[in-house]
Amino acid sequence: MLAAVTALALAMPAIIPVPLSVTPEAGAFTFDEATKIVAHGDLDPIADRLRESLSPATDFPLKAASSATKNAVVISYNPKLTWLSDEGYRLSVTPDLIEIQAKSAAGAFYGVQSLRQMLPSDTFRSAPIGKGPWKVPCVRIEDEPRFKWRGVMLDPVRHFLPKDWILKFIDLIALHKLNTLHLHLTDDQGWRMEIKRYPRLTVVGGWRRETVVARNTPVYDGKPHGGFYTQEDLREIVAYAKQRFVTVVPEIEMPGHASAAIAAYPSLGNIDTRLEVKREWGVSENIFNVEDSTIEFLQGVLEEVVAVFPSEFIHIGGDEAPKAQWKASPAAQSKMRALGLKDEDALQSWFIGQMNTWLTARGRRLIGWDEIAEGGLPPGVTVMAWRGIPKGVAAAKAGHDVVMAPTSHTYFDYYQAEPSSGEPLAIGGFTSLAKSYEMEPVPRELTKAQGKRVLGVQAQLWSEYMVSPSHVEYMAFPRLCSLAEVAWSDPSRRNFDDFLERLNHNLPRLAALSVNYRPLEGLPHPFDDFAFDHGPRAAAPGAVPVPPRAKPRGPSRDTKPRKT
Ligand code: TNX
Repeated sequence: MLAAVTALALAMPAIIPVPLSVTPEAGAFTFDEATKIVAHGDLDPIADRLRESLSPATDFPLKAASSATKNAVVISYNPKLTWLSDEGYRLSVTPDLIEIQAKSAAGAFYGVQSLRQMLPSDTFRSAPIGKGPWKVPCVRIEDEPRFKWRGVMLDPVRHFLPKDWILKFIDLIALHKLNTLHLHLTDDQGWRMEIKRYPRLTVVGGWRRETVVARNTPVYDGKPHGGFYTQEDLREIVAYAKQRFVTVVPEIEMPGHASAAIAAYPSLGNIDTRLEVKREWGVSENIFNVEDSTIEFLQGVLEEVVAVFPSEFIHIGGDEAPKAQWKASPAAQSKMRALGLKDEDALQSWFIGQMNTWLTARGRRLIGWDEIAEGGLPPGVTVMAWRGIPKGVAAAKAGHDVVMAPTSHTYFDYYQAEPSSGEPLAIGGFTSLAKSYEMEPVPRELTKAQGKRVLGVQAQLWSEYMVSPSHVEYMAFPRLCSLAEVAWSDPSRRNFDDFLERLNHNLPRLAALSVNYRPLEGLPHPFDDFAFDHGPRAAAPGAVPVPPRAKPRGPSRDTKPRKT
């Protein structure tokens, strides 16, 4: 009886996303100078990640050992955990030993992330600040993810994001067991991936001469903005992500959101007027033409993309492509007739089909925003549903794999509190933390088989109004913690109040990691003196909220902002 009462009183660990099963036990394991890490099989890199994360703050060497029965973290494969899926793990903490067992290296990595979240938040610091002891409460955890696509999209086009910050962000998402980083690399306002055979894409398309102020006002900031990633930068990002079990999915937009590419290579467009890299936000009429040479050009781009990104999926955009220019273009119209297509939507389907055939032949899978379904879709194509969950439902019913990325719950460029409450300027909308938590990616109307088509969920961080990495962090956190739980945790384990309690332990970890998260309202805040960079919040009453402009950042290569 007493034991039962004690067990009840034991605190549940504050792990986000909440694990499948957690059994707290009495006692604690204490890390010290002599604690070893044992990695069996080929799991040394997982031990390395654990050491890298704990050694700086604890100042303990956490040396490798080939075996240990006491004062060690033992990481091993256990193929007998048959009831867990591939990425599952078992974590057991006793006063003597911490054991992480998994069916795969990914599972072992996730066990390590849970372990990190059971240590005091000061273990997330980069140097020792003399606190301790570093105790982990005893527990038995068995855990596995609900979905295989646990994603987040970054938009380094609208405002450039330096490579080092992307690496920081990868660490943050991996800590929350997210596993897919979708990089939106091209758009009207910039082209951010070096393409060796088409250097003008970044030399010209990598820079805009200035940026419109606030929401497409008549005012421009007069400052060049841009930057791009070399292929080596991107390989580094891919490799760093891989070490943390994050797959980087590149997006090259077509046929719309193409102004930067057309500014660099005018023959890709439909009209004679020279374009510049776009300085405003929104949907542009300027889309790629449907010439064979343009299809070949884009396949040439994809050839370099697949060489850099080993991901199964390649994202080809496909959203918001107005068809006015194709309607007005004699060349596009004659192509449409020659192909026997009934309208411009079908022509877009043909366009996407060309890319699908090309990617499929190379063992890759095409994914695109849900508009790609408008003129009919070739089988095997995956749909990223952004215009609402029903778009994803329709695609799943039509037999396509789907990633749920609806504006309603996953657009973290939307306000997270009432705009009047002093939030920095955002694109609009309102997706509170509670709302993002509420999402159900597999609506009831899907049969079991159709439900399996839902590969997972993804958050979007479109950055028209996120002018710096710290501003992206402010919009991302804590909503990404909530999305991670939607993506990973079993619905039976999800409870918003419980999540908030765990989040209250997670935020000091994020603070130690220098994350500019948005503080929770109405909850005790453990570090009121933390210096938040709230950017535009400081605007004078009544002033038009003008986001501070980031300095044009970019590689210190021999490219210069273009003077137009
Ligand atoms: C629509 S979502 C877009 C983006 C914008 C975003 C802003 C999608 C596939 N296209 O180009 O940045 O809205 O919320």
